[in-house]
Amino acid sequence: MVSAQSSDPAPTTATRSAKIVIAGGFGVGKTTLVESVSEVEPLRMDEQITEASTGVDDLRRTPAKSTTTVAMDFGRVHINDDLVLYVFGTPGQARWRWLWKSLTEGALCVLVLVDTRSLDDSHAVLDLVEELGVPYGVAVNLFDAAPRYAVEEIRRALALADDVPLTECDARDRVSSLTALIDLIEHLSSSHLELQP
Ligand SMILES: Nc1nc2c(ncn2[C@@H]2O[C@H](COP(=O)(O)OP(=O)(O)O)[C@@H](O)[C@H]2O)c(=O)[nH]1
Ligand SMILES: [Mg+2]
Repeated sequence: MVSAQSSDPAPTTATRSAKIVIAGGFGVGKTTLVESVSEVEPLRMDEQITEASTGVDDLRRTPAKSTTTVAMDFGRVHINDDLVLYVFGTPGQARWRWLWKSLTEGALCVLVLVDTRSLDDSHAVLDLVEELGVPYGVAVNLFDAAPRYAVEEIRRALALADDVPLTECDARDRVSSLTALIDLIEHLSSSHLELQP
């Protein structure tokens, strides 16, 4: 059964809001990033991974992963008094990709998370995001056990155009994750955002 944990978020006084979608393959850290940035208890729609996923979901890189997102993650974060971000995490498995179209509707941008151990999976995700036509950037989630490459090597491996923002982050770390989001928004909007503590 889907277990949605949420609290009634405090009302926002921000005058501007933006919807941001976190996309990526299975196990790249989408749910982790939404949880680390959200200032309200994030809504999670995760299910326990069961034997039914054997041979379907690839758990080799994330053996500690015991749940998987079946609809979306949702969190909220104020960048400053004026701007609030509503952050949606997509489910990773290919069988849920049809949902991405509605999840990205009205989104300011998509942050595609990648793991250097699964760059091949990222191609399919990037194709889909391109197809959806939403502005996007890419962040490499730096897993401890994953091989490190220079950012420009990753740009080449993913065949990213020069104008696609590409950065690195640690999805478990709030400041690192927020910095990735803010850098992307700044890049796309050419505005300068000051994150308030
Ligand atoms: N070492 C490390 N583990 C991470 C990181 N981000 C996520 N994880 C772990 O990797 C697993 C998959 O993360 P999850 O957020 O569920 O991936 P999702 O499928 O993209 O939502 C979980 O066990 C996380 O705790 C990271 O930056 N470093
Ligand atoms: Mg997830």
